[in-house]
Amino acid sequence: MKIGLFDSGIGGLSVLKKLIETIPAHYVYVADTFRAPYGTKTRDTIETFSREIIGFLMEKKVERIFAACNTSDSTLAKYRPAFKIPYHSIIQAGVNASKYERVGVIGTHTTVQSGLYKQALEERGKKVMQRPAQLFVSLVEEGLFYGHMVEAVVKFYLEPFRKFKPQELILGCTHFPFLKDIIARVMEGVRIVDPADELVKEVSHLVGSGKTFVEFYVTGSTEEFERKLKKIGFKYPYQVKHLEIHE
Ligand code: DGN
Repeated sequence: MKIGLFDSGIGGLSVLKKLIETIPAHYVYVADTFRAPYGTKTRDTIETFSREIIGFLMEKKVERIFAACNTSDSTLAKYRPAFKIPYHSIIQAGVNASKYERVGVIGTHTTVQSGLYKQALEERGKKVMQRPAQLFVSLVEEGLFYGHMVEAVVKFYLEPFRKFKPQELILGCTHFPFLKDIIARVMEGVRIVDPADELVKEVSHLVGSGKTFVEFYVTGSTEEFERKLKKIGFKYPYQVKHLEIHE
């Protein structure tokens, strides 16, 4: 089975890793590092980029697509019914993963502004507080997962949730699970939800090809991307290729 994934950078690797552990298969992962970050761009721009990447994945003949980027996913809702192959929404998985009544959501500006998490959770009778935490994306892309500076940034962004007293916090950006340890420490006693866990659970019945191989297509520097793969200890067989794309 050939499975497609995409993100603006390494965030989607938090999804890919969990998928590989459940479904060994041939993966095609597009990292649009040349045009990253997505979270600060206009919705129209992100929508155009995302549709372009989906077109590329279709050309590569993937049999299903996982949105490994909440920001892209938040702009694609209206196109989903037209996709000719199964499309798995990370936002929908995050909503389905919620178990409690008072829910905090963090994501990029675009994801938060789309209101998709908030709306879907409120429709389920929950009380929701959401906030953008855009800087977390830069920390992760820089390989900064631990330390005093990271902890200070995480505290700064999550402090406003204190009054709201969420029972759970949804990590509505695939970069954020890389900071999960610090987030969990800062939000002590709060359930930390990684939507990828639910996404993988929902497809655990799928049978992969038994052997994992990942084809990475990177729009920016392939060397830089490979350096990041090594830094996070990505241990599966892969190949990194350049994907020519224009701004
Ligand atoms: N990883 C992306 C997400 O889940 O929204 C965000 C990446 C970005 O470019 N901001």
